[in-house]
Amino acid sequence: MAIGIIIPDRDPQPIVSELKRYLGEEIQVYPHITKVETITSILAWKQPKGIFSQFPNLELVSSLGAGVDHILEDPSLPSTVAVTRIVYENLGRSMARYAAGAVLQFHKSLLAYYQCKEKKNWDRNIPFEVEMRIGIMGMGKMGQEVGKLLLAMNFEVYGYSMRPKFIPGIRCFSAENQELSNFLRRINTLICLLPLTEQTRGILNASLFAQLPPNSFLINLGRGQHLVDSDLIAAIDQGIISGAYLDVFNVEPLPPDHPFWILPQVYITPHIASITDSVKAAKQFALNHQRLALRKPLINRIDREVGY
Ligand code: OXD
Repeated sequence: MAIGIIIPDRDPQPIVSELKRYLGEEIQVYPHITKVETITSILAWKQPKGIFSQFPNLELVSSLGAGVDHILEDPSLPSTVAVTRIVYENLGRSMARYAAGAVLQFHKSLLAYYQCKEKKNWDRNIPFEVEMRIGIMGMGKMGQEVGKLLLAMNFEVYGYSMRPKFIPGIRCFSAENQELSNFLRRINTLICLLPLTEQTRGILNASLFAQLPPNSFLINLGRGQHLVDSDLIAAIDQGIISGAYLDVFNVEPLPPDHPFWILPQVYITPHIASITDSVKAAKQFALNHQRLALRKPLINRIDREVGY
């Protein structure tokens, strides 16, 4: 029951050292994995596509992050393999602080004041407070943390998820009850925290933007593939979206010639809204590896049918 670590874009050492504190099993790190038949659990992030078919005894693949789209999209993943993700309280809280920061920048027009400073312009005509009716798409653990913090800041908060949810203080709508339009017509600020699935790919598109009031805000913290980039640019041109905070992109790093870099209404951060702590990830993965051996239910196991 050996372990495979396949995280080519990160330093695996902190994870390996941490795993050794909990597990006696052999740990093999990509690209130096030699005994493929011994590996039953893999921790993966941005793994080379097709790699899972090399492991005949694979039982568990854990994402190193909260998203599992990179794993589920890999056609080499056998249908019997359990998939888990790493989520813990502070990851959600960190995401919530990012979302709240972006909301406040729009709410208090802070970005406009930064631009004024560049021109030494003392402008007291900028709206000092913009009304925000905030809708969160994706009411899983992350979405709920974001909602909780925004509620505590006394914002009006709505939620939208694939299946109906009941969350104190947040009026929730669902895809299952076909309530997207009903949700969108109440809000002027949209935060996307959806998982990436076939149903949600490209959901931030022209038809959705057309249902928002003029001068709305978009904060995308899910995946770049939720957004149709050209539709956002058109929505900005049409005055539907007056500010967009984007942390995730269709292509990462965002190519230097992408129009988002020069659009003044678009604010960019390089996929840092909430970063998984290697030590916490290693601990959760080790626990699941042990639970697998004992045939106990796995922590943060996702439903492969629905994709989250
Ligand atoms: C994640 C991410 O899924 O960082 O955790 O995008």
